[in-house]
Amino acid sequence: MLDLTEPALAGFTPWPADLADRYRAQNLWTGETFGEVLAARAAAAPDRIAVLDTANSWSYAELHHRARSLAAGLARLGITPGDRVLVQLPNRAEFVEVIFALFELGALPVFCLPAHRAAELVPIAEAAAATAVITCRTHQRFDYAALAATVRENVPSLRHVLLVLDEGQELPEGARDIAEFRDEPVELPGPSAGDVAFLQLSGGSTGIPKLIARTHDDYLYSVRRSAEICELDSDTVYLATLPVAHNFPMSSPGILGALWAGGAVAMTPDPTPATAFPLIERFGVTITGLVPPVARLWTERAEAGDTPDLSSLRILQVGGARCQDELARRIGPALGVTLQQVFGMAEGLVCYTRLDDPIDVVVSTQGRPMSEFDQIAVVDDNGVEVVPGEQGNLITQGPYTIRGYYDNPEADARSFTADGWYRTGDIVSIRPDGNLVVAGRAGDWVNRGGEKVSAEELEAHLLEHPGIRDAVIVGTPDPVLGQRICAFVQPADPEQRPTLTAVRKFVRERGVAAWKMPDAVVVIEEFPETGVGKTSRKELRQLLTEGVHGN
Ligand code: OOB
Repeated sequence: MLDLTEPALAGFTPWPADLADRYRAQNLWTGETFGEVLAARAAAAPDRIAVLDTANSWSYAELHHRARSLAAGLARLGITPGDRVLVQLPNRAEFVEVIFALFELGALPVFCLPAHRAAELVPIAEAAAATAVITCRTHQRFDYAALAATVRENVPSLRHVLLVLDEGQELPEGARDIAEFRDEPVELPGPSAGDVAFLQLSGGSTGIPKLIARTHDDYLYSVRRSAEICELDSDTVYLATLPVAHNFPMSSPGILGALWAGGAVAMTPDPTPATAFPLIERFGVTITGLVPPVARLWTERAEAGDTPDLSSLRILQVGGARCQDELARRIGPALGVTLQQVFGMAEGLVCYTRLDDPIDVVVSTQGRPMSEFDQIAVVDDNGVEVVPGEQGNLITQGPYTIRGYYDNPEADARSFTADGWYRTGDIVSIRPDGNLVVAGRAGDWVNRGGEKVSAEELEAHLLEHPGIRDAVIVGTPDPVLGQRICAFVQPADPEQRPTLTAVRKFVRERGVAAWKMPDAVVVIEEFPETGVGKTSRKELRQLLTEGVHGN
């Protein structure tokens, strides 16, 4: 029966009742929970493979049993419906077991990235008032158990540290082994579809972390629609290449889309071609999603030839940051795949290029909203809609876009309009064919004495330079202009370092306005990254303040 009671979690901003009613009436929100979806798939095809990693291969029946069993154990430990539980795990099978156990119980995973450290996790745990953390002992030589212990020392609400242990790993004092909590399954009341299913983290946040509460109803709708657009079915093998807790590999269509379609989820512990390519061959991977820097690595590796057999791979998605047209053009031919651009955000809205779109759309745009019920508008800084086709600020609302952050009225005041539209912070234009072109983030503009330069736009020019492999533009403080333009460039050949004069000449010769010329060029071997593999502009700016100077 449809449950129409309001979600109970304090701090969650529900959709207005009339809209929620409409989404239910139109069967966008179907009233199912993630636990129910897994139960249905396990009943329909118990022996089909659900999850694969280098150590495990679990059928749907097995995954379902494991989730119910761990849910029973966590309930015995004292974790109750509505509790928030930090989950910080690398890409491995147990991630799926843990989150479905929490879904089953009605406790809320808080999706942390393996790259997070105490400076991020403590404020996240505080903001979520988390009661437990589930992590691993070590991964890539980092001691996650020690990190979890530090978080517990600093966050009074946090009582339990639970670890996924590998063979032979010792349990540190004060932590518990999740294997102790794989109990006999019991009947649990479970959550309702209108309840919050988990807390996701917002991309870039400073100060109090912005937590994103998503319900079973709204998130399942986005998963289902994503799976339809990507034509997933029971033969799908989705490889989680990016950190799986991130919204893109989680649900666009990600691991949840693959499970929704009755397909399989495969995990790679790291995204490098050396690790991921053999796993594509071994698991028969059909689809995966990458951020542009990783897509560049894969493309270059494939162009060099002599790779494992990648012929099972049909769809390669690129998203999370702007994929330059130059790279987009190379991906399909190099890897023998259909490229799909994905422009999304943990707050909701996800845009896709469609699998049958003309190549111009796939290479030059970031696609269009996945749902006909998504509303988007492009507005100027006063909130007035711009002339169609012009660049402006993207705002959105719809059946899977949040109406406010979790318990954070200050962030809401900045990020939502009075009538509930989410201000994405992205500068886009909408083409006549309805596809969006992302020009950058409102913050990724360098304001050089009043002249605004889109970092993305200038990067695209630099990428056309034969001596430049990758480029990132950041604005740096300037006493006269306000900001000046600094170009961090990764040379194609480390012996041939592009100079400022050469770069300026090259950009000028491309017919670019003089005020867009870089003021400094810094040659850098590797770009610092955020936890999910996007280039970190923040750290690049930091490098400059630490005295790395351009020429
Ligand atoms: C995804 O989600 P978040 O929450 O980590 O970051 C969202 C922001 C967007 O507002 C936009 O600024 C940027 O990341 N972004 C892109 C992009 N995809 C995301 N900018 C340009 N081109 C793209 N294709 O990153 C995310 C969530 C779901 C699916 C895909 C990505």
